[in-house]
Amino acid sequence: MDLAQLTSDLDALRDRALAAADAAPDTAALDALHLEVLGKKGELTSVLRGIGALPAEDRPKVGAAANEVRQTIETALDTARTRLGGAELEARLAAEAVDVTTPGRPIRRGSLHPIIETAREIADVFAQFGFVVYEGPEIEDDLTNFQMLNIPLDHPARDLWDTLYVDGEGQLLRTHTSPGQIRVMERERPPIRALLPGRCFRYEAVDASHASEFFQVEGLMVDEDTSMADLKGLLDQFAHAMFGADRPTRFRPGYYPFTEPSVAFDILCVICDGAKCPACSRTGWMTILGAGMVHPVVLRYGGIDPERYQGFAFGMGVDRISNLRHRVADLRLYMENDLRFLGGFR
Ligand code: 2NL
Repeated sequence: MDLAQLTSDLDALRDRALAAADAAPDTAALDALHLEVLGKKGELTSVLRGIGALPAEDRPKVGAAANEVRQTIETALDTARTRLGGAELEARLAAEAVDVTTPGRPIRRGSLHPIIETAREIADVFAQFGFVVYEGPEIEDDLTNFQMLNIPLDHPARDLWDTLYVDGEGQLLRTHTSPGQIRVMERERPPIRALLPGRCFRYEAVDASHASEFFQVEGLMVDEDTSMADLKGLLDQFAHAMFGADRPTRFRPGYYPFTEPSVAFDILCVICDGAKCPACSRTGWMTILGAGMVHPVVLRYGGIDPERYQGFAFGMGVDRISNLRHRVADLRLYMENDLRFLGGFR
């Protein structure tokens, strides 16, 4: 092996590579050629293996010549790639038509959750009677959530609220928004017309009609000469605004520790109109909320003199109102946030 031989091998390699680049049918062939000639185990590397046999003074000359050959081949490959790539693109554009009439992907517009929407509808009705929306904390203390509502520590009525407790002495997740009403009484002087919407929590075995989280709206009115008649008139107006002016209503006796007397408020079943279907447990009626005259003890806890003022309060599960308005059977659907369900309310 001598300098002349190596130089002529390099020249031959270059000429062959340039011819192959010119003749390549497509860019894939160029990729293969690149690997074959210039790759780590390619022909150029093979030729240069001979360099070791040369006298030391000739080696740099071969090195320089080899670099030049590499450069030349790379340039030829690039030129061929530009030519072939352009042709391939032209061919694709000709073959693959774009249908400009295909409808675009629609951007889905957001909307309020049906529970929030219903809570706002409820608030809109009571706003017409002067009720103002307040909010209270979701983490409450035992005192405000229970004791000030006339539910002492060892009272059997505690069984009505299966409570979720939070780390911290006497801290819990509110079981109703009533503690928010207590806070309103403490802060405001009568006349009071307050509406308390909010998320509440109970320790429940979850099924179609029980969730561990639910949304409640409570109302409270305190003034001089506020009576049961005012409560009945207001709730009738509410039911008619929500379920139609001709929807029959009725009041039944009820029990809550924080109201006396207490009532349950029913509307004629929206499914069967009183024909006693399974949806109303064959009673013909559906309870939509509980209410009553605020217990004097609770007024006093709230800093209000029960000799001078009376009050009524009511509370409803928003989920329930929403179900009746939209005829939804399973409460759990609201929590799953499946857009196929939520989208049905638009
Ligand atoms: C229901 C029944 C009710 C109240 C809530 C209340 C609040 C205060 C004082 C007295 Cl501060 N009462 N709230 C009264 C009666 C019934 O809720 O079944 N809710 C889902």
